[in-house]
Amino acid sequence: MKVLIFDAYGTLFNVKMPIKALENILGMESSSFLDVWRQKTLNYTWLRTLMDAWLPFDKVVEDALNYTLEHFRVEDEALRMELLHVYLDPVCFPEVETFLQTHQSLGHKMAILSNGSPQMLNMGVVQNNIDGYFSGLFSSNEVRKFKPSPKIYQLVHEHLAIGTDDVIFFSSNAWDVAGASNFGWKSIWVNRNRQPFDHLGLKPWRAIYDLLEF
Ligand code: 2OP
Repeated sequence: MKVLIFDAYGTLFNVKMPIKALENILGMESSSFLDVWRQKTLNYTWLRTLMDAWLPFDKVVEDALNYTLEHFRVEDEALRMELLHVYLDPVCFPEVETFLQTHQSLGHKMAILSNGSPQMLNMGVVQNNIDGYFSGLFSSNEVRKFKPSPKIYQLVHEHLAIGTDDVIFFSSNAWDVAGASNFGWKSIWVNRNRQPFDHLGLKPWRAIYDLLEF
């Protein structure tokens, strides 16, 4: 049996969509703003896991956004709310639905494993009409640890009666691919941004540029 497990943000959902109101304020710097926000979000998840001070991911995303707004000296409540909606009602990458349709018709079981809270994940799949494809939306809320703690990858095996060899994990985040490989999964790096892979002594099973290449 093959079970396809997906990371959510950056892999299924695009969290680097251009935001007109941000471009109006920051111009060319708006792309760096989105990079700093994402990087801070991830840093906070790693720090909170190390400190054993977990908080729901939506709160971590908001804390990182508040830092980023301060860093770029932007004060605009309407824009802050609009930015939060990048994660609260995210937009899928264009190839996602076709990919999910194909693999559903091949009889593959599919699920999401994410730092996102259950409400965020549920909103994301419902808004994008892809909720019918998944056998589970597994969230860090259940283990109160963020990726790449092995505890979060283990969650899949607590919900689905499958072995580590049955899993193929897809993530656009190199560190998440390394975490899943470290856990013992076959991991596919969806290298959407054509980046070098992280030097953590772990390699992806395969690397592709978008899901349809699989
Ligand atoms: C996730 O969805 C953070 O993108 C990462 O778990």
